[in-house]
Amino acid sequence: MTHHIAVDIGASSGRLVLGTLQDGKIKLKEIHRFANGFLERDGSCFWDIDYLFGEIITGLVKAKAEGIGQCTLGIDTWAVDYVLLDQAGNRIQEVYAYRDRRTEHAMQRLAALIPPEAVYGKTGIQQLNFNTLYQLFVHDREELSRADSILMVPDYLYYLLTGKKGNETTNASTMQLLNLDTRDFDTELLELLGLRKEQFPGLIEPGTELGSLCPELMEQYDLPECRAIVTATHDTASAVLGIPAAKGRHAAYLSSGTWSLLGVELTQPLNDAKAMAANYTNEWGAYGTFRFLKNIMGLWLIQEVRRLDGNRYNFAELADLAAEAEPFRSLIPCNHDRFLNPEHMIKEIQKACEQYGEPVPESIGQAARCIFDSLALSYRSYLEELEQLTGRSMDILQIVGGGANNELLCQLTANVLGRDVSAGPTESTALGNLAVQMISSGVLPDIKEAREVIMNSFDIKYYKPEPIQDLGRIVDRWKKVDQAADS
Ligand code: LFR
Repeated sequence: MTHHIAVDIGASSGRLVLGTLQDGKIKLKEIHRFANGFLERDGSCFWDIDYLFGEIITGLVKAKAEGIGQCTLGIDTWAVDYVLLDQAGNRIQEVYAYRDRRTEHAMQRLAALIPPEAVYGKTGIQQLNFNTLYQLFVHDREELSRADSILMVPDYLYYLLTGKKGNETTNASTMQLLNLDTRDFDTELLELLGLRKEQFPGLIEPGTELGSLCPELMEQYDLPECRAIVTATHDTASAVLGIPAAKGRHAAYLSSGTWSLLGVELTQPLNDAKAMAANYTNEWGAYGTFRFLKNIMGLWLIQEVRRLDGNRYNFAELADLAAEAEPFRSLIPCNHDRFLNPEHMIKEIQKACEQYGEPVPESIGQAARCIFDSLALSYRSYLEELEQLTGRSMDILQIVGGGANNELLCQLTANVLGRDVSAGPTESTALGNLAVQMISSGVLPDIKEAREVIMNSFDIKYYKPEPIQDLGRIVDRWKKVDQAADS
């Protein structure tokens, strides 16, 4: 039996998960878990990357102590954020977190230099003001020109572990700098940013083996002998790989974590004018696929409410409070930029309600209910859009990730969608990460089989839609609020 370790770091927490294939089933064991979150200093937002690297080492030391002598290793994190290295391979800047406000107007500024339609035609990537393209556009030019190499966060963590540099494709595509036709960095976009192609070490596909850990690390710490395998390093790419087989159903997926990512897997990009108007993205997936999806603000809203409420309640308790509150009392345009990183999320929700004539949530339960109701309504709207754009009709929404644990939100989603919902596994990101390692090691033949195995290895919960009184009117009300926010 071979051991595989997924390092899976999201915006709010990270973990090292051991995966093994036993009797045709994947078994998971969490080895180490740690908190994550960006730091605010002098008005800027940064990740504590050294701390994250330290936690990976701690997790590997624990794995060795638990008897794992040999393993493969894969790393995934959130997307779009980057690290600049000098010639000696040292980091030359702090790692900005994508919610930093410096890119607030970058999209409009870049649009004066190149039409957004042209960028979408080249890259197929949705317009989000935190895409690497915009972050690099506002980055200090002198500092950028000093960079010998530009890596994404997981590429950098692999580099620290192995000394090898590369730009893994699933994550590199979120830079909004890759050209769909040439399947390489787009020369015109690089020129606009004043960047040289040589600053990027080169694209590498998921499944590529990087080799063993640096001898210095092995000497310094008691670590297992690891073979580092480049996995689908964008967490959403891994989450989508970890979706269980749909068994003949017409399925869309919802990867539910800090973000809600709603979409389908395609084998060709869909970057026409309609897809652009709806702001759907074509992120590159592993094994020749594309993630045609939309970013929805997701559980970040409730994470922030919880934090500002002094972490008095855990997420299950917040869902209970929401279940006791009046349904569809207050609706917000939850996917609007104002909620990306407001000064104070609870006040921002209250302000939005006031502005759009919705009753202002006063209690934490009411605020939580407002978030879940609004998210479910937005899922409905975007799923309908997805059907129109792809010409496919969907009869089930497969929810994976931490949000699959939220029974209230899952049932509410089924009810508002009027369709079946499946929920689980919650660890789909670690599973997708592990699947690439297992395929690359020859333990599993391909992703189709991996998804079958995932389907058979975990309990998946099914939710049937229950009728909601006056749903049509509620849907219209949410759409009105959403449109008002856009105008
Ligand atoms: C989810 C995610 C999304 C990406 C956002 C920012 O964790 O990776 O896919 O759009 O975070 O990186």
